[in-house]
Amino acid sequence: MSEHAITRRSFLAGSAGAVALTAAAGYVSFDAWEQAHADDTVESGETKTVHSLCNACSSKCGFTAYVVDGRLTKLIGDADHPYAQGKLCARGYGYSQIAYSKDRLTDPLKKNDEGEFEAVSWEQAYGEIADKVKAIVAERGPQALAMVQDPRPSGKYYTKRFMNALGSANVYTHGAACNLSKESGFTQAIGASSYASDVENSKMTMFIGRSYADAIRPSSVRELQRAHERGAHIVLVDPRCNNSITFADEWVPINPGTDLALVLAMSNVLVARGLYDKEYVAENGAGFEEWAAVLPEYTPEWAEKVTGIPAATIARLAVEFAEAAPAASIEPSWRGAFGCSYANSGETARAICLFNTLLGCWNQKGGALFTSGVSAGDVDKEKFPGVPKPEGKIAGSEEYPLALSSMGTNLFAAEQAKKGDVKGMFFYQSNMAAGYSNTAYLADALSNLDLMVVVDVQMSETAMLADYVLPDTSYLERLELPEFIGGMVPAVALRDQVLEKVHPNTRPVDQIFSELAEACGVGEYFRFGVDELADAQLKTVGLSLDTLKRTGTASFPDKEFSYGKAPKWKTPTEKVQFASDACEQAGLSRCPVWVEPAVMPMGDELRLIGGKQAIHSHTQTANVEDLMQITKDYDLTRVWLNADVAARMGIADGDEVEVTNNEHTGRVRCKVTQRINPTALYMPSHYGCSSPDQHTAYDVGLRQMDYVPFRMEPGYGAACTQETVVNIKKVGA
Ligand SMILES: Nc1nc2c(c(=O)[nH]1)N[C@H]1C(S)=C(S)[C@@H](COP(=O)(O)OP(=O)(O)OC[C@H]3O[C@@H](n4cnc5c(=O)[nH]c(N)nc54)[C@H](O)[C@@H]3O)O[C@H]1N2
Ligand SMILES: Nc1nc2c(c(=O)[nH]1)N[C@H]1C(S)=C(S)[C@@H](COP(=O)(O)OP(=O)(O)OC[C@H]3O[C@@H](n4cnc5c(=O)[nH]c(N)nc54)[C@H](O)[C@@H]3O)O[C@H]1N2
Ligand code: SF4
Ligand SMILES: [Mo]
Repeated sequence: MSEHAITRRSFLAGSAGAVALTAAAGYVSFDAWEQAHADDTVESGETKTVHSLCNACSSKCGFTAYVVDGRLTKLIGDADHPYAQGKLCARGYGYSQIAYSKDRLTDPLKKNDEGEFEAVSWEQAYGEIADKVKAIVAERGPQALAMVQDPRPSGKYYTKRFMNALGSANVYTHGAACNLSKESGFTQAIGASSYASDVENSKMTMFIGRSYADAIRPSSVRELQRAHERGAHIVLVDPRCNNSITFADEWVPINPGTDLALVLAMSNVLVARGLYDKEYVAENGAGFEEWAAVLPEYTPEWAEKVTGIPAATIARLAVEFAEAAPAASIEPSWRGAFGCSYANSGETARAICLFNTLLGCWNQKGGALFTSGVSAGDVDKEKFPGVPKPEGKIAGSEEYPLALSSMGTNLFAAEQAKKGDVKGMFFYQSNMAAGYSNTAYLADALSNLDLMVVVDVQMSETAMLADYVLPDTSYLERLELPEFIGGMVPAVALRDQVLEKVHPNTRPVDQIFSELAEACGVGEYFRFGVDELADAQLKTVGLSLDTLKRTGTASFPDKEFSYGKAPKWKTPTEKVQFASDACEQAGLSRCPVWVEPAVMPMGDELRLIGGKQAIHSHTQTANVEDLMQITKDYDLTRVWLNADVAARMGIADGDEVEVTNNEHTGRVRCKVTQRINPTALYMPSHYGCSSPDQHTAYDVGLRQMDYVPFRMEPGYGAACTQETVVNIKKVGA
């Protein structure tokens, strides 16, 4: 047990993750769980409560933190936070241990000539980094600098401002390894990077590689539970029977990488049988006839051979959709199937939007919604001066023209580093080296930089490669800028400082980038405090920092979404684009057509797929002792292999197996199950840490990215994380 006062029992109490973990044992409602596990720990000592936001994943759920005599003792999800709705997931509770982790970074580090890190002063680190930045800009121009960051309330603001102040447009998110293809494909079709399925009010919702019960957001799990209770027809299309099956009717065990074929064939059925909303399509669509002309070849019989799903099932699902429309949709997904996985991911995203258009379900109750948002207005230009727009465009935008420029293709920046065109890279809250593509390629590419700076809270694999590692405070130790949240009722929430600094020589993100900017000679854009900017932003929406500190979350009921409103299609044609000029110019087909994945399993090969587990986030939580203990208790590092395939290969449940391809070989135990498609091998996404300074996570399990060849999706630039086949054999056989 860690020294942290939150016990395993208390953080699991009321946790959405715990509900998902019990899924195999049958249905457990939140309310029953809560009653059975109510944790009424009595606090003694001086207690203060602070509203803040979780940082264990990008949902940033709101909570109330209880601090007794300066130590964190308890978190309770805030009822009015739209994503928490009174609950955090297990990760949210467990990750709070990061503040007290014995593996925290405590001082700025510099790599010496022997390749070892030594502690240096902040001033030395800033001075030396600034000298290198200035040299790179003088020699190559500001576009030789790049930043990779996972957007966080303050992080996304300060990192962009810092890079733009230096004159560089190269600010990338993690998107190429998450949802770049999906959001860019959606944008081509509907002019919006995402939408929300009204699952709860639907008659039918299909999830294509999206699992609310594994890749958790508490509000989503609750919504799915309610939909199930109301009798909505919930269909999971997944090579793996994921834990959302607790709240679903049907598992469609598709061959991985073939979802596009399923969507094309369901579209074929609707169009061929005249079951689509013709009026809606005529009014809202552009280029429908072009797409209709290519659809006839995508019959259910054709798709059966590609997807492994019987033609009759495909036709039935299409007809059921037509019967349920417009209270029906394909849910937008997030990452699993077509966020960044295949050479056809962006095209799958486009096809899904077109299928939903055939249903006429946009903004209809139970359909697919464009909900509302609020953002901060203009703030005082004297105090918070605008940074001039960089002259260049984000690098990669010519080579991957469909990639949303708000995310960019960070892998392109790595490739440029390998070629020597990008010379300096910064990383904020990003473990690119372990999570975005082939780990050996990335380590080699980044080793070519003149300057690599990583801001983190622990020694990540990316930090290990850096010249300078700067220690951020943990999320519990800093105030951040307000976080605006879109939804049925838009809201804004605040990450406030819960704890005093645990390690005095750490500094919060706003301070680090403001001071770095000062050292680099662009400090004039940073002469304000994060509290001042937060207050100014909040005043533009009728709030203030003080009021939001008191409530944690505030909503904008006057901006509530209302059903039936005709969407504004922000595409070049101002219509849903069944055909896209931009896609054609990018070398793709004008209308979504079948694109085979770049790699297909042959013979005994299996496609390696990943997927979240309810108790871990990416690479960032495996080092949390209590979360890793759950991994060990349930043997969660196992790869999943289909039982028939296992029998053929002489592999039994629990056997140690060797997983091999051209990129990597490693050993792990195997879970033999009928819950996976015979062409796939599932490897949980969170393991295989190779940083010895993460004492709990180090060397536990295998890492999916070790097996993934370095590749970018044509047009879209995403990482193609599942264009990977492996062989498997029993160790000793
Ligand atoms: N192996 C693997 N790779 C993945 C995924 C996966 O599940 N497994 N998921 C994919 C997806 S969906 C996404 S969105 C991306 C996510 O990509 P990343 O955002 O890079 O996510 P993580 O791998 O969790 O790495 C986050 C890093 O931020 C650090 N960190 C945590 N808190 C703080 C903080 O307060 N301040 C600072 N400065 N750093 C902090 C963590 O220690 C960690 O090193 O990864 C993608 N790649
Ligand atoms: N527990 C947990 N929750 C998280 C996160 C986390 O790290 N951990 N991260 C958050 C973030 S940043 C993201 S992006 C989301 C991700 O949310 P999701 O996209 O829902 O998560 P994944 O687990 O990556 O993928 C979902 C499912 O896709 C399936 N899948 C894999 N390949 C294919 C395929 O070819 N076709 C189909 N149809 N299905 C396929 C997997 O088996 C898996 O069950 O989760 C968010 N929530
Ligand atoms: S879903 Fe879980 S890990 Fe993500 S922000 Fe919410 S509580 Fe934290
Ligand atoms: Mo993600």
